[in-house]
Amino acid sequence: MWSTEDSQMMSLAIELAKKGLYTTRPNPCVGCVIVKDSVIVGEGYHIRAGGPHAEVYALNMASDDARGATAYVTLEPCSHYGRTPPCAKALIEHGISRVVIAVTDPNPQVSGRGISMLQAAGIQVDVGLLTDAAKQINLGFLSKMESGLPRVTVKLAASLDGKTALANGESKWITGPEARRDVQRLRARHCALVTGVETILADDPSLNVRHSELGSLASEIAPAEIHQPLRVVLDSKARLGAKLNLFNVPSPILLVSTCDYPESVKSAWPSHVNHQILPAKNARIDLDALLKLLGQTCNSVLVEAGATLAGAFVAEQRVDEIVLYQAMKLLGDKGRALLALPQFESMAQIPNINLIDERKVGRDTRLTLKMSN
Ligand code: AOF
Ligand code: ZN
Repeated sequence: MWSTEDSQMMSLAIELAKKGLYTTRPNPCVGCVIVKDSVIVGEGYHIRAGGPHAEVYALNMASDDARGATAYVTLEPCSHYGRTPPCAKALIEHGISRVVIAVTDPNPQVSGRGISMLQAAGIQVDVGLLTDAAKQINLGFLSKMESGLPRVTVKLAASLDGKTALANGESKWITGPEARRDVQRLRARHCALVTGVETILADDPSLNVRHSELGSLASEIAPAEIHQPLRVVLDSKARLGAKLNLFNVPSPILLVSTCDYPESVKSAWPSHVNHQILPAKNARIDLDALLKLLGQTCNSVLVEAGATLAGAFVAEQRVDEIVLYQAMKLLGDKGRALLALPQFESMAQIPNINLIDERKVGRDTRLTLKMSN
């Protein structure tokens, strides 16, 4: 069904879509290539929410050459008047004769209507080219649209013997600078970072994304344009004070607790700090309630926390993926454990994990693991 040219053009559209990885959220990354008589006449990708969609950039570039051409789009063209007019309408008006789509759009405002509009206008629509590759770049968007919940990734860094720190807590630096830069890119692809009060009290981190460490994908993007993830701190007993490094970076922060903070602490918070009280479950914040709350605005969540909180996400089967940076070091059996998990009584109870990618990052190894919950 697909020609070599089809596959090449959709691959290019996916590469274009990736250019939006650090800027489009909460919108999906979308790329579009317009081809006439085997010549590329238009290219575009979605840069940021509120701005033009991928197809519009490509159609503007193609101009009159769009007539009778084929458009390769990584996501079903939209059919709704959102912040911009429908792309399906624009494709029809420009006289496109064939549209090839990698993934249908689960957004209830679109979901098949883009395809119907194109077909009703007599355009040939072919769906399903390089679907898996196109889904990979929008896993968070697809999760949120399909379930209302964000995709959850847990980031871990450990030694060969699975320890995250020495017994005294020293952990700087188990992994090397390349792995730490890779974490910056991981952060920059997520809508929110979730951590626990213990991590904040122990390390006082800023949890921001540093443009200078993002590498080539960010080279064409100004530092201020990079999306800073929402920083979420779970502080069930409202123990945090008013002076933290976290507060010195101006991007939004959400403190989540199960009880209120003293007025004297709250009144000293800067204006980019928000607070939400959520129900408790086993004396901790109910993770279901947390994910429902975050699902209102976030496609994807990166958990960067200690063994207790990261372990709770895994134990409660709320994790889609683990990214584990493994250093070729031995910290000894008194070192701190990777994840606090309940004691398993049989192999049938242990989590089901599949290795989906393994690669060297500097002197460390990065494992990407899919959890089957
Ligand atoms: C497309 N091409 O490049 C993108 C699409 O925020 P709005 O109003 O621009 O609408 C965003 C929705 O449009 C988003 O949730 C998704 O369903 C679709 N995104 N569609 O045809 C694009 N970015
Ligand atoms: Zn659109």
